[in-house]
Amino acid sequence: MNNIHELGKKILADVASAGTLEQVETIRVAALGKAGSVSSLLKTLGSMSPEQRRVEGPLINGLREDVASAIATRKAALEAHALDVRLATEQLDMSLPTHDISQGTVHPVSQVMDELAEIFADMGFAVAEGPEIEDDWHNFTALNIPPAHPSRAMHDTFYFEGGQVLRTHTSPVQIRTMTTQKPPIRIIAPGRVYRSDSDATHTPMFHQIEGLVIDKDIHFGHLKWTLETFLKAFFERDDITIRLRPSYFPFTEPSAEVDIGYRRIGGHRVIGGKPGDDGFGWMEVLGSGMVHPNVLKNCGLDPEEWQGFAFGTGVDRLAMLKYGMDDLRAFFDGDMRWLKHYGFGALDVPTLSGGVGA
Ligand code: 2NM
Repeated sequence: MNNIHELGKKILADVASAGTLEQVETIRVAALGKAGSVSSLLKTLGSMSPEQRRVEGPLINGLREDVASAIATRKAALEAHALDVRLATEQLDMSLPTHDISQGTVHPVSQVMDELAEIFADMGFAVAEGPEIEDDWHNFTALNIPPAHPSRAMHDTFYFEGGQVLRTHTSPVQIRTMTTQKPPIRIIAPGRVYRSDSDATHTPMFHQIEGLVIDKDIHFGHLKWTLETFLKAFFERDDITIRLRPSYFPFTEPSAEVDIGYRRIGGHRVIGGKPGDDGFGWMEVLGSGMVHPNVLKNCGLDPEEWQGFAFGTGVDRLAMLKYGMDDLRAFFDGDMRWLKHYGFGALDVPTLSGGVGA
């Protein structure tokens, strides 16, 4: 018993005077380790008589608990002190230059989508969206596209089992809008569309923007003014000329293809100019027309009361024209060098400073 008491006093004194975590650990191994002094005492319990064990057992176990708790307390105190010392002496130099942070860019398609939304917002158009997986009614039938129309063919349209399709244009968004909202309607529908087509000038997924105006007494003049105003704002010049060419779409009547004038300067086409200018030519940029009475009826609108016009174009192609990119497929390759070259700063303001003038 005296032995135990003396051993305890000695170990606790050592712990109290330990000045480092290493010293505490050395004391712990010497006392509580496999061959430690306290561990050895514990082992002697097994060979004691029951009477002796009743007396010595609590003393030896008490010693083990006292030693373990003193070591834990000392260890915590030394750790707290070490942290205090570090906090008091450690310094961070906030003036050091940072690591390079790699900056992403805005994809030209996103940039042009933003520009289009801004231009049409200024003309009072809201942005409408809809699902990319559509049913036959919204993608074809409501648009007055007959059952045997070539655009429905398997080789043009991606079909799901069960008859749903990947939308082949954003027109179903216009159908959904006319069906659920009361006129007057002024919307643009930008987004991804899908056609089973892949070569140098066609990708199976591309981007479209379509516009729709429904109101009373809307006529072809409104259509022409809207498209001319839009193209001037988009290409950021006043000297553009447009030409409306009679065409055919199932969902509009009459229909017109819209050409924009360009001049061939050096090797490439520059938007602007008029017939008679050096190197002048026309290129098609939009499809358009007055919404077909059947389409209005399919959406629950009375064609005698409401009229409207619609138009559509490819966003990827508009981006190529405006920013001088010549390979459509590069848009979807995800090549960082291409994105660095053609991408836009995240803080650029659409059209005002991010456009061709910048
Ligand atoms: C185009 C060309 C002409 C169009 C028509 C409609 C709707 F739903 F109102 F009938 N949406 N989009 C349309 C008309 C689209 O894209 C070349």
